[in-house]
Amino acid sequence: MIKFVTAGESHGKGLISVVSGFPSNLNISEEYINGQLKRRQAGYGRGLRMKIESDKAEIISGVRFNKTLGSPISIFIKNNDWENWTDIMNVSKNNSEMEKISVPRPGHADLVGTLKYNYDDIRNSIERSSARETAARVAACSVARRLLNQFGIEVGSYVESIGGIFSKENYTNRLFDDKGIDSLSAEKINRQSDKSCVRVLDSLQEKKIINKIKLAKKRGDTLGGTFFVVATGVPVGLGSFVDYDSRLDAELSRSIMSIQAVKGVEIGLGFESAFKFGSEVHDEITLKGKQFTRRTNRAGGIEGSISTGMPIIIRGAMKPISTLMNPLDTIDLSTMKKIESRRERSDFVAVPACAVIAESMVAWTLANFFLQKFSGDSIEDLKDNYKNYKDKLYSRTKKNFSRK
Ligand code: EPS
Repeated sequence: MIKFVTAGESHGKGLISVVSGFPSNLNISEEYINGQLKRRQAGYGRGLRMKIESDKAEIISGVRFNKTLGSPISIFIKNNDWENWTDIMNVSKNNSEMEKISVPRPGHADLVGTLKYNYDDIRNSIERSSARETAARVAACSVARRLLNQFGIEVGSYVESIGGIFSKENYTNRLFDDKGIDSLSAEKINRQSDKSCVRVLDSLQEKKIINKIKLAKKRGDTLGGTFFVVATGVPVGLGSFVDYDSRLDAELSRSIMSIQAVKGVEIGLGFESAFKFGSEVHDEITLKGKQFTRRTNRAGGIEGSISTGMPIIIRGAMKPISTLMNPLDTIDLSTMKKIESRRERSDFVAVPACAVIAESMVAWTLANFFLQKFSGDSIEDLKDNYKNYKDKLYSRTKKNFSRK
């Protein structure tokens, strides 16, 4: 089992990720992790914080000469903004003149966090619930991504919509039908979406989205949107129907839903499959050489909670950012009276970042199931186990069913 834990508040000294359970001799570098962190920081509509930070990973343990040792890997990301918060976020000295926040923002964890943890200052809830934590997740999950790449498994993403603006091109259909399956590989998707400031595949849609984001900014409002994550090269057999928590689709859904502001997750056709005939949903099984494949991929690469070997397709929905510059009403906890919510420096749109973070969480979950199936203390052992499985899959099935 691989595990990661993150620590750190949005405006504290920095973020820490501790990753364990990975085999030795996996090639990983700070530069590789920084490349993923850079992708997370991008996106039109991000707030001023992204001008302050240029997130860099400092590997503290578990790696020597850019190769994992098999021991826990710890990573530190410094918060450049810390120098402006040394008073407010001081570990020990409490400057009593400091204003305590008593006005919770609708849509964030402010009120519920304060009630749950019996805080006397909403700042205590804001700091850890902030999406700043996702920088530490991306760093941790970069190790998982690197492992998957050794086996030809790639994870990509693109933004499907922001503020209800969709592309006229129906990429979604191509994802699921027999024409799209090969043309939209994870690598091809990222080559295109990484070039867009809002991570869409369609330049006309990008222009419309930018205008809508400008409108939202002008109105002191924010926007959410939807995104797709696609994983290709995934072998058949990851996950299992034997237990509720061994189900690949359930664990992938959980990993995406765990990202701040995500309110919906679908696998494959998702909700749309609930409105169609079975003959319009289930993917006919075919053979390509010695490879079992499907004519379509509406299941999104998972059947019976097990990977089919087709691309894994997950759709996520992110609600609009909670901090509005044209605030909604709330209750001031110091007077228990109605008041306009507070403004706090924030993003206007973070859907592109959410899509990149979702890639990381999918990579993590796939690596977890991959290592459960093809265990190995070193990357070399892992490669041997994987090759043995792949080489025998067709022949042993054929043998099992051959009528003697
Ligand atoms: C973020 C850094 C922080 C978070 C932001 C994401 O920016 P700031 O210092 O301006 O608050 O607040 O997340 C949110 C907008 C939120 O609502 O949690 C980052 O590094 O991605």
